[in-house]
Amino acid sequence: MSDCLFCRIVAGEIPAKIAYQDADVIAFHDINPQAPLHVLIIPRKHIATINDLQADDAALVGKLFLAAKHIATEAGYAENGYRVTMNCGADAGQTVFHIHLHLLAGRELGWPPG
Ligand code: DGP
Repeated sequence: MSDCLFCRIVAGEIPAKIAYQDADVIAFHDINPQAPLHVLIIPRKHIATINDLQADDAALVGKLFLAAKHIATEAGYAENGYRVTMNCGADAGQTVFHIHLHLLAGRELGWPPG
């Protein structure tokens, strides 16, 4: 999907500060960080929103969470805690339509979010 920003990051066409990658998943630092650690974790495969997930994607979604745990642990945030969230659709604030987990850590995070 050449018109998808995150597919272009996957393809290396747009630079990003990579935090983690494997055959299925790539994670990179958010361009507009909302916490000392703010990483976006995405599948290399294009999936626009949670609404587009299929049963076959279940393992892939699990890998996104395992990558989040890995990055947070490596960065030293496992003990104090971190937040992992995925926005779905306009009302939730999704602006890039390629699913991504936000991993936020390094400060006390308020709840509920805005
Ligand atoms: P969301 O609003 O949930 O769709 O999150 C999209 C995030 O993507 C937002 O926090 C900002 C980030 N973002 C947008 N464009 C870029 C970019 O070109 N590079 C990086 N690293 N992050 C981006």
